[in-house]
Amino acid sequence: MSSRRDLLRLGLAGATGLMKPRAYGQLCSQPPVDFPGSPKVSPWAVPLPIPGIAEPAERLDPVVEPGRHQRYSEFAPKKLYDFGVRQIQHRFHPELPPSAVWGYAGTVPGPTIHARYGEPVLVRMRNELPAQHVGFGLPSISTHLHNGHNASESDGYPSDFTDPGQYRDHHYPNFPAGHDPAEVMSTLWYHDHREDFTAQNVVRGLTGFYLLFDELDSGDERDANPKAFRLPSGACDIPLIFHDRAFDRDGQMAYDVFNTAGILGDRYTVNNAIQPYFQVARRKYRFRLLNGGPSRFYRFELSNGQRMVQLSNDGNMFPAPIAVQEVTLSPAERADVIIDFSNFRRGDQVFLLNRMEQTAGEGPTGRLMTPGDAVLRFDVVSDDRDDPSRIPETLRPLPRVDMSEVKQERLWRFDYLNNLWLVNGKLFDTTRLDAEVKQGSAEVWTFRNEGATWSHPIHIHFEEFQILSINGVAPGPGDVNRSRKDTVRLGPNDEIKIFMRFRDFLGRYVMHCHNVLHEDHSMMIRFDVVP
Ligand SMILES: [Cu+2]
Repeated sequence: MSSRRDLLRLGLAGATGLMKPRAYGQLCSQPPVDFPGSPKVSPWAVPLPIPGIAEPAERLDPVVEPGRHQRYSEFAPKKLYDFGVRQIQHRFHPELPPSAVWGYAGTVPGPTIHARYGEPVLVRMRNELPAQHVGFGLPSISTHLHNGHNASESDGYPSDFTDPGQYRDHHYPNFPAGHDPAEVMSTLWYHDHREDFTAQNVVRGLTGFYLLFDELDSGDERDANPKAFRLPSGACDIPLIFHDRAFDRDGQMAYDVFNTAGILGDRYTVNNAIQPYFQVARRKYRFRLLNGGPSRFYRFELSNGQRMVQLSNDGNMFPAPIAVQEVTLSPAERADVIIDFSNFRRGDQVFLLNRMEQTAGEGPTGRLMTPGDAVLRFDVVSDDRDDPSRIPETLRPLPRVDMSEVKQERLWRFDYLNNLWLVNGKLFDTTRLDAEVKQGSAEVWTFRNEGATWSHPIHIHFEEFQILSINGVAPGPGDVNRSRKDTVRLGPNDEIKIFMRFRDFLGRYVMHCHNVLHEDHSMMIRFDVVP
């Protein structure tokens, strides 16, 4: 037990910024040992894997029970998905042996669900994980559609888990919150949210993309509809999930189950391949960047200094595109960006770099990484300049912020004590109601980080929000924080005010830190939407 106590103390040292990136231990049941570093592998040895698009099922057996869902008949599913959640063997790199991972429909990341507004879907998650397995993770799952505007019973509440042999149906009605077209979303993702085990289960592989399209963001760069954005589509619309991982001497995924503070790996993966390359033509591409965690923050930049055009924050479109030099993402944050390769020549290469240096506890320090720390390489391989896609001048207006709708203000204080992570001095208790919010009302929430070292990406389920101020300053036009968000970076000693409405469904939801180690230990609150 003494080794555990030492580790906790090291974690706290991390919290005060005194330590190097926290090492991984061995697998689950072993005592933590000093991590020697992942085996060396050659970068740029594998093409970028792109998750397949989910195929709907013709029927579900047994059939869905409508009585278990709010507003089911009003939003009767037009597509059904049937995902077995399974353990498979996956190679993160050809020079490493396969590792046991857990995947939705047996793939990591899971299949990308292409969803459309006005087209409700139902996703059945069947837990086919082994009841007995070796190493980290708990074969018990609760699937959350991150940024989804869904009924509580479909949201993946932490204690709504299913064990091996059971299934759960998730009803996604796919209408914008409040039926307000300004609340249309784009890039969502689904991932495990099992109480106390989210970090382990997400690192095991339980993630996938859920992309929402509508008449404007139609997913067709040749769309003849004059309203359509005509963003790069099809093979030029690429989801990218970033995880940093570590591997033990045997090349197996490593994880330290005694770490409650933050886990940093020493190998970058994109869509679960270590430092892959991606072949592009001389044209525009849409990349949906997603920080899959568990704990690392990224600041992405292109190695040639070229700007990217950012379309969204957390996958929610801005009023207008913003040209950016860099994109900063904390765990769970997303950004859709356009990268234009038309000025390159065939044979050129450009790297996506992570410029964020990080210790276990610290936020950004911004050291430029060496090319070896590049995450992804783009290879320009084709002279084809056929590019019907466009970058529209305007995207989606922001929803109205009307302070006269605000019925309640709440203060949430984030801090830690003895390596436990607290909100308003308390650990999460699934049975304790921390806030009762009235359906149809708006509220202003203040997030205050009372710690001086850790940054917390704070995520709210069910409803997106807008940032009113960060340390007293309102984000102005052209600021990426003037946007619709579901996760906000709360830096050391920061105070952030947000505005949000509560509409359409009732029931229990959570708000939590999305450094999933903090979430599990137990920086999370429950709020209920009540009539
Ligand atoms: Cu945190």
